[in-house]
Amino acid sequence: MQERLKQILEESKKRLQEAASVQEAEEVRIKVLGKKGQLTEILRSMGQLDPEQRKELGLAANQVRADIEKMLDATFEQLKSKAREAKFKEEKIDVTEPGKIYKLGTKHPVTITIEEISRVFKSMGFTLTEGPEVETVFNNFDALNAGPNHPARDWTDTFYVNEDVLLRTQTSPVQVRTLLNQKPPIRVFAPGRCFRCDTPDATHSPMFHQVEGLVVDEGITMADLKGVLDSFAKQMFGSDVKTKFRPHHFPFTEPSAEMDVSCFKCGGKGCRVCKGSGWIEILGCGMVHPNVLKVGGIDTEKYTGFAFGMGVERIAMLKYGIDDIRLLYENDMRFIEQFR
Ligand code: 2NL
Repeated sequence: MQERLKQILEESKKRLQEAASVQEAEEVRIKVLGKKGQLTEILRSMGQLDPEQRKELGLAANQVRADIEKMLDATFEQLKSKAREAKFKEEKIDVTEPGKIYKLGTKHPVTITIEEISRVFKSMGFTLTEGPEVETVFNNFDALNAGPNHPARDWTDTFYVNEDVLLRTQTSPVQVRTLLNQKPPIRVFAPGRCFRCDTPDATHSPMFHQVEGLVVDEGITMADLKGVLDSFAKQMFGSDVKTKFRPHHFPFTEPSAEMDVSCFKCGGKGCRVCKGSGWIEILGCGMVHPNVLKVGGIDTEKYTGFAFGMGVERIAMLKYGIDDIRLLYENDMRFIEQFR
Protein backbone atom coordinates (compact mmCIF):
# COMPACT_ATOMS: atom_id res chain seq x y z
CA MET A 1 0.00 0.00 0.00
CA GLN A 2 2.77 2.47 0.92
CA GLU A 3 4.41 1.64 -2.40
CA ARG A 4 1.20 2.33 -4.25
CA LEU A 5 0.89 5.72 -2.52
CA LYS A 6 4.39 6.66 -3.54
CA GLN A 7 3.60 5.59 -7.06
CA ILE A 8 0.46 7.73 -7.18
CA LEU A 9 2.41 10.76 -5.90
CA GLU A 10 5.20 10.33 -8.44
CA GLU A 11 2.83 9.70 -11.29
CA SER A 12 0.72 12.78 -10.41
CA LYS A 13 3.85 14.93 -10.18
CA LYS A 14 5.00 13.80 -13.59
CA ARG A 15 1.65 14.26 -15.27
CA LEU A 16 1.14 17.71 -13.73
CA GLN A 17 4.56 18.81 -14.96
CA GLU A 18 3.57 17.70 -18.42
CA ALA A 19 0.11 19.27 -18.27
CA ALA A 20 -0.17 21.93 -20.97
CA SER A 21 -3.60 23.26 -20.10
CA VAL A 22 -5.94 23.84 -17.19
CA GLN A 23 -8.10 21.13 -18.72
CA GLU A 24 -5.29 18.54 -18.52
CA ALA A 25 -4.47 19.44 -14.91
CA GLU A 26 -8.14 19.08 -14.05
CA GLU A 27 -8.11 15.59 -15.57
CA VAL A 28 -5.26 14.64 -13.22
CA ARG A 29 -7.22 15.94 -10.25
CA ILE A 30 -10.26 13.89 -11.18
CA LYS A 31 -8.20 10.76 -11.80
CA VAL A 32 -6.48 10.94 -8.40
CA LEU A 33 -8.74 12.87 -6.02
CA GLY A 34 -12.11 12.49 -7.74
CA LYS A 35 -14.98 10.38 -6.43
CA LYS A 36 -13.58 7.30 -8.11
CA GLY A 37 -9.95 8.50 -8.02
CA GLN A 38 -6.93 6.38 -7.17
CA LEU A 39 -6.33 7.95 -3.77
CA THR A 40 -10.03 7.97 -2.90
CA GLU A 41 -10.17 4.22 -3.59
CA ILE A 42 -7.25 3.60 -1.23
CA LEU A 43 -8.79 5.63 1.57
CA ARG A 44 -12.07 3.79 1.08
CA SER A 45 -10.44 0.33 1.17
CA MET A 46 -8.69 1.12 4.48
CA GLY A 47 -11.78 0.02 6.43
CA GLN A 48 -10.70 -3.59 6.07
CA LEU A 49 -7.30 -3.03 7.73
CA ASP A 50 -6.58 -3.51 11.44
CA PRO A 51 -6.48 -0.27 13.50
CA GLU A 52 -2.68 -0.04 13.73
CA GLN A 53 -2.19 -0.36 9.98
CA ARG A 54 -5.12 1.87 9.28
CA LYS A 55 -3.64 4.68 11.35
CA GLU A 56 -0.26 4.43 9.69
CA LEU A 57 -1.63 4.23 6.18
CA GLY A 58 -4.16 6.97 6.90
CA LEU A 59 -1.41 9.39 7.88
CA ALA A 60 0.60 8.55 4.79
CA ALA A 61 -2.41 8.82 2.46
CA ASN A 62 -3.42 12.21 3.88
CA GLN A 63 0.12 13.45 3.45
CA VAL A 64 0.10 12.35 -0.20
CA ARG A 65 -3.27 13.98 -0.70
CA ALA A 66 -2.00 17.27 0.80
CA ASP A 67 1.10 17.16 -1.41
CA ILE A 68 -0.93 16.53 -4.54
CA GLU A 69 -3.40 19.31 -3.68
CA LYS A 70 -0.49 21.71 -3.24
CA MET A 71 0.94 20.70 -6.61
CA LEU A 72 -2.49 21.06 -8.23
CA ASP A 73 -2.89 24.60 -6.85
CA ALA A 74 0.53 25.62 -8.09
CA THR A 75 -0.06 24.05 -11.51
CA PHE A 76 -3.46 25.70 -11.91
CA GLU A 77 -2.00 29.06 -10.98
CA GLN A 78 0.87 28.66 -13.43
CA LEU A 79 -1.32 27.51 -16.30
CA LYS A 80 -3.83 30.27 -15.72
CA SER A 81 -1.20 33.00 -15.78
CA LYS A 82 0.30 31.43 -18.90
CA ALA A 83 -3.10 31.51 -20.58
CA ARG A 84 -3.52 35.17 -19.54
CA GLU A 85 -0.15 36.07 -20.99
CA ALA A 86 -0.98 34.37 -24.26
CA LYS A 87 -4.28 36.23 -24.42
CA PHE A 88 -2.53 39.57 -23.81
CA LYS A 89 -0.06 38.82 -26.58
CA GLU A 90 -2.82 37.98 -28.98
CA GLU A 91 -5.15 40.90 -28.15
CA LYS A 92 -4.21 44.26 -29.56
CA ILE A 93 -5.86 47.63 -28.86
CA ASP A 94 -5.06 50.44 -31.24
CA VAL A 95 -5.10 53.42 -28.92
CA THR A 96 -4.71 55.79 -31.88
CA GLU A 97 -7.99 54.65 -33.42
CA PRO A 98 -10.57 57.49 -33.33
CA GLY A 99 -13.29 57.07 -30.68
CA LYS A 100 -17.00 56.75 -31.35
CA ILE A 101 -18.76 60.11 -31.57
CA TYR A 102 -21.89 60.28 -29.43
CA LYS A 103 -23.99 63.26 -30.47
CA LEU A 104 -25.27 65.31 -27.55
CA GLY A 105 -28.89 66.41 -27.70
CA THR A 106 -29.83 70.08 -27.54
CA LYS A 107 -32.71 71.84 -25.83
CA HIS A 108 -35.57 73.10 -27.98
CA PRO A 109 -35.62 76.91 -28.29
CA VAL A 110 -39.12 76.96 -26.75
CA THR A 111 -37.80 74.98 -23.75
CA ILE A 112 -34.80 77.32 -23.42
CA THR A 113 -37.12 80.34 -23.50
CA ILE A 114 -39.53 78.89 -20.90
CA GLU A 115 -36.57 78.09 -18.64
CA GLU A 116 -35.21 81.63 -19.00
CA ILE A 117 -38.59 83.26 -18.26
CA SER A 118 -39.04 80.87 -15.31
CA ARG A 119 -35.63 81.78 -13.89
CA VAL A 120 -36.53 85.48 -13.88
CA PHE A 121 -39.91 85.04 -12.16
CA LYS A 122 -38.51 82.53 -9.64
CA SER A 123 -35.84 85.13 -8.77
CA MET A 124 -38.68 87.57 -7.96
CA GLY A 125 -40.35 85.11 -5.59
CA PHE A 126 -42.94 83.59 -7.94
CA THR A 127 -43.80 79.90 -7.62
CA LEU A 128 -44.09 77.67 -10.71
CA THR A 129 -47.54 76.10 -11.12
CA GLU A 130 -48.82 73.71 -13.74
CA GLY A 131 -52.21 72.35 -14.70
CA PRO A 132 -53.94 70.09 -17.23
CA GLU A 133 -54.09 70.89 -20.96
CA VAL A 134 -57.62 69.45 -21.07
CA GLU A 135 -59.68 71.92 -19.04
CA THR A 136 -63.23 72.78 -18.11
CA VAL A 137 -65.07 75.52 -19.96
CA PHE A 138 -65.60 77.02 -16.50
CA ASN A 139 -61.87 77.37 -15.71
CA ASN A 140 -60.97 78.50 -19.22
CA PHE A 141 -63.81 81.00 -19.88
CA ASP A 142 -66.55 81.44 -17.22
CA ALA A 143 -64.19 82.07 -14.30
CA LEU A 144 -62.22 84.56 -16.42
CA ASN A 145 -65.15 86.90 -16.91
CA ALA A 146 -65.56 85.98 -20.57
CA GLY A 147 -69.26 86.62 -21.12
CA PRO A 148 -71.51 83.91 -22.57
CA ASN A 149 -71.15 85.40 -26.05
CA HIS A 150 -67.45 86.18 -25.94
CA PRO A 151 -65.96 85.54 -29.40
CA ALA A 152 -63.09 83.38 -28.03
CA ARG A 153 -65.68 80.80 -26.94
CA ASP A 154 -66.70 80.18 -30.56
CA TRP A 155 -66.23 76.54 -31.59
CA THR A 156 -64.36 77.80 -34.67
CA ASP A 157 -61.66 79.25 -32.36
CA THR A 158 -61.55 76.61 -29.62
CA PHE A 159 -61.02 72.83 -29.61
CA TYR A 160 -64.01 71.53 -27.64
CA VAL A 161 -64.04 67.95 -26.30
CA ASN A 162 -67.72 68.37 -25.35
CA GLU A 163 -69.96 71.16 -24.04
CA ASP A 164 -68.06 71.45 -20.76
CA VAL A 165 -64.54 70.34 -21.66
CA LEU A 166 -61.95 71.84 -24.02
CA LEU A 167 -58.24 72.12 -24.78
CA ARG A 168 -57.17 75.22 -22.84
CA THR A 169 -56.75 78.29 -25.04
CA GLN A 170 -54.41 80.01 -22.53
CA THR A 171 -52.72 79.02 -19.25
CA SER A 172 -55.05 81.25 -17.17
CA PRO A 173 -57.11 78.22 -16.00
CA VAL A 174 -54.04 77.10 -14.03
CA GLN A 175 -54.23 80.37 -12.12
CA VAL A 176 -58.00 80.06 -11.72
CA ARG A 177 -57.24 76.75 -9.98
CA THR A 178 -54.75 78.61 -7.78
CA LEU A 179 -57.40 81.22 -6.88
CA LEU A 180 -59.81 78.41 -5.97
CA ASN A 181 -57.26 76.50 -3.87
CA GLN A 182 -55.03 79.13 -2.23
CA LYS A 183 -55.48 82.20 -0.07
CA PRO A 184 -53.58 85.45 -0.66
CA PRO A 185 -50.76 86.32 -0.72
CA ILE A 186 -50.54 84.64 -4.14
CA ARG A 187 -47.51 84.91 -6.42
CA VAL A 188 -47.48 82.26 -9.14
CA PHE A 189 -46.51 81.81 -12.78
CA ALA A 190 -47.77 79.13 -15.15
CA PRO A 191 -45.95 78.03 -18.30
CA GLY A 192 -47.54 75.51 -20.62
CA ARG A 193 -49.03 74.35 -23.88
CA CYS A 194 -52.20 75.97 -25.28
CA PHE A 195 -54.46 75.22 -28.22
CA ARG A 196 -56.52 77.28 -30.64
CA CYS A 197 -58.24 76.43 -33.93
CA ASP A 198 -55.84 78.48 -36.05
CA THR A 199 -54.65 77.70 -39.55
CA PRO A 200 -50.84 77.56 -39.42
CA ASP A 201 -48.94 80.42 -41.00
CA ALA A 202 -45.70 82.29 -40.23
CA THR A 203 -47.07 83.60 -36.90
CA HIS A 204 -49.86 81.13 -35.98
CA SER A 205 -49.92 77.53 -34.81
CA PRO A 206 -52.85 75.53 -33.37
CA MET A 207 -50.52 74.47 -30.54
CA PHE A 208 -48.34 77.05 -28.84
CA HIS A 209 -46.96 77.97 -25.41
CA GLN A 210 -47.73 80.69 -22.92
CA VAL A 211 -46.40 81.88 -19.63
CA GLU A 212 -48.87 83.69 -17.40
CA GLY A 213 -48.38 85.21 -13.97
CA LEU A 214 -50.66 86.22 -11.12
CA VAL A 215 -50.12 88.26 -7.96
CA VAL A 216 -52.84 88.83 -5.34
CA ASP A 217 -52.22 90.58 -2.02
CA GLU A 218 -53.24 93.58 0.07
CA GLY A 219 -52.32 96.90 -1.54
CA ILE A 220 -51.22 95.58 -4.95
CA THR A 221 -51.39 98.40 -7.54
CA MET A 222 -50.52 99.11 -11.15
CA ALA A 223 -47.13 100.30 -9.83
CA ASP A 224 -46.33 96.73 -8.70
CA LEU A 225 -47.34 95.43 -12.12
CA LYS A 226 -45.08 97.95 -13.88
CA GLY A 227 -42.15 97.34 -11.53
CA VAL A 228 -42.25 93.55 -11.88
CA LEU A 229 -42.73 93.53 -15.65
CA ASP A 230 -40.10 96.22 -16.28
CA SER A 231 -37.63 94.19 -14.20
CA PHE A 232 -38.59 91.06 -16.16
CA ALA A 233 -37.97 92.87 -19.49
CA LYS A 234 -34.54 94.09 -18.38
CA GLN A 235 -33.48 90.62 -17.14
CA MET A 236 -34.80 88.96 -20.29
CA PHE A 237 -33.70 91.38 -23.02
CA GLY A 238 -30.89 93.44 -21.48
CA SER A 239 -30.58 95.98 -18.68
CA ASP A 240 -30.74 98.91 -21.11
CA VAL A 241 -34.18 98.17 -22.60
CA LYS A 242 -37.02 100.56 -21.82
CA THR A 243 -40.65 99.52 -21.40
CA LYS A 244 -43.92 101.27 -22.17
CA PHE A 245 -47.49 100.34 -21.39
CA ARG A 246 -50.32 100.95 -23.87
CA PRO A 247 -54.00 100.71 -22.86
CA HIS A 248 -55.70 97.53 -24.06
CA HIS A 249 -58.69 95.33 -23.24
CA PHE A 250 -59.00 91.84 -21.76
CA PRO A 251 -62.18 90.52 -20.11
CA PHE A 252 -60.20 89.25 -17.08
CA THR A 253 -58.34 92.47 -16.22
CA GLU A 254 -59.36 96.08 -15.65
CA PRO A 255 -57.54 98.23 -16.47
CA SER A 256 -55.62 96.24 -19.09
CA ALA A 257 -52.46 97.04 -21.01
CA GLU A 258 -49.91 95.73 -23.43
CA MET A 259 -46.23 96.15 -22.68
CA ASP A 260 -43.66 97.01 -25.34
CA VAL A 261 -39.89 96.88 -24.92
CA SER A 262 -37.54 99.18 -26.81
CA CYS A 263 -36.03 97.17 -29.65
CA PHE A 264 -33.13 95.13 -28.25
CA LYS A 265 -31.72 94.70 -31.76
CA CYS A 266 -31.46 98.31 -32.92
CA GLY A 267 -31.79 100.09 -29.57
CA GLY A 268 -34.90 101.94 -30.75
CA LYS A 269 -33.68 103.48 -33.99
CA GLY A 270 -35.93 101.21 -36.05
CA CYS A 271 -35.02 97.97 -37.85
CA ARG A 272 -36.48 94.80 -39.38
CA VAL A 273 -37.17 93.17 -35.98
CA CYS A 274 -39.22 96.12 -34.66
CA LYS A 275 -40.56 96.89 -38.12
CA GLY A 276 -39.12 100.37 -37.96
CA SER A 277 -41.05 101.45 -34.86
CA GLY A 278 -38.27 101.00 -32.32
CA TRP A 279 -40.68 99.09 -30.02
CA ILE A 280 -41.64 95.42 -29.72
CA GLU A 281 -44.87 94.15 -28.13
CA ILE A 282 -44.01 91.51 -25.53
CA LEU A 283 -47.01 90.79 -23.32
CA GLY A 284 -50.50 91.62 -22.12
CA CYS A 285 -51.30 92.49 -18.52
CA GLY A 286 -53.66 94.28 -16.17
CA MET A 287 -55.25 94.52 -12.73
CA VAL A 288 -57.25 91.35 -12.05
CA HIS A 289 -60.98 92.01 -12.64
CA PRO A 290 -62.98 91.87 -9.37
CA ASN A 291 -65.31 89.29 -10.98
CA VAL A 292 -62.31 86.94 -11.36
CA LEU A 293 -61.15 87.46 -7.77
CA LYS A 294 -64.70 86.74 -6.56
CA VAL A 295 -64.56 83.28 -8.24
CA GLY A 296 -61.82 82.41 -5.74
CA GLY A 297 -63.93 83.81 -2.88
CA ILE A 298 -61.40 86.59 -2.38
CA ASP A 299 -62.54 89.73 -0.53
CA THR A 300 -62.20 92.42 -3.24
CA GLU A 301 -62.37 95.22 -0.64
CA LYS A 302 -59.23 93.88 1.02
CA TYR A 303 -57.26 92.37 -1.86
CA THR A 304 -56.21 93.45 -5.35
CA GLY A 305 -53.97 91.76 -7.89
CA PHE A 306 -52.28 91.96 -11.25
CA ALA A 307 -51.82 89.36 -13.97
CA PHE A 308 -49.94 89.05 -17.24
CA GLY A 309 -49.55 86.64 -20.12
CA MET A 310 -47.06 86.21 -22.94
CA GLY A 311 -46.57 83.95 -25.93
CA VAL A 312 -43.38 81.89 -25.59
CA GLU A 313 -42.92 81.29 -29.33
CA ARG A 314 -43.13 85.01 -30.02
CA ILE A 315 -40.40 85.75 -27.47
CA ALA A 316 -38.22 82.88 -28.74
CA MET A 317 -38.63 84.13 -32.32
CA LEU A 318 -37.70 87.70 -31.34
CA LYS A 319 -34.69 86.59 -29.27
CA TYR A 320 -33.31 84.18 -31.84
CA GLY A 321 -34.36 86.04 -35.00
CA ILE A 322 -36.66 83.21 -36.19
CA ASP A 323 -39.08 84.52 -38.85
CA ASP A 324 -41.52 81.59 -39.15
CA ILE A 325 -43.19 79.88 -36.16
CA ARG A 326 -43.48 76.62 -38.15
CA LEU A 327 -39.68 76.18 -37.97
CA LEU A 328 -40.19 75.52 -34.25
CA TYR A 329 -42.36 72.45 -34.88
CA GLU A 330 -40.75 70.82 -37.93
CA ASN A 331 -37.88 69.52 -35.78
CA ASP A 332 -35.39 69.71 -38.60
CA MET A 333 -32.16 68.85 -36.78
CA ARG A 334 -30.19 71.41 -38.77
CA PHE A 335 -32.44 74.10 -37.29
CA ILE A 336 -32.97 72.63 -33.82
CA GLU A 337 -29.25 72.05 -33.16
CA GLN A 338 -28.39 75.74 -33.48
CA PHE A 339 -29.75 76.62 -30.04
CA ARG A 340 -27.48 75.81 -27.11
C1 2NL B 1 -51.69 87.94 -23.55
C2 2NL B 1 -52.45 88.45 -22.41
C3 2NL B 1 -53.04 88.03 -20.18
C4 2NL B 1 -53.88 87.46 -18.03
C5 2NL B 1 -53.34 87.08 -19.24
C6 2NL B 1 -55.04 86.49 -16.08
C7 2NL B 1 -55.24 85.36 -15.33
C8 2NL B 1 -56.11 85.41 -14.26
C9 2NL B 1 -56.73 86.57 -13.94
C10 2NL B 1 -56.50 87.65 -14.73
CL1 2NL B 1 -56.37 84.03 -13.31
N1 2NL B 1 -55.67 87.62 -15.78
N2 2NL B 1 -54.19 86.45 -17.15
C11 2NL B 1 -54.08 88.79 -17.76
C12 2NL B 1 -53.76 89.72 -18.73
C13 2NL B 1 -53.23 89.36 -19.94
O1 2NL B 1 -52.49 87.58 -21.36
O2 2NL B 1 -51.51 88.66 -24.48
N3 2NL B 1 -51.24 86.72 -23.53
C14 2NL B 1 -50.52 86.15 -24.57
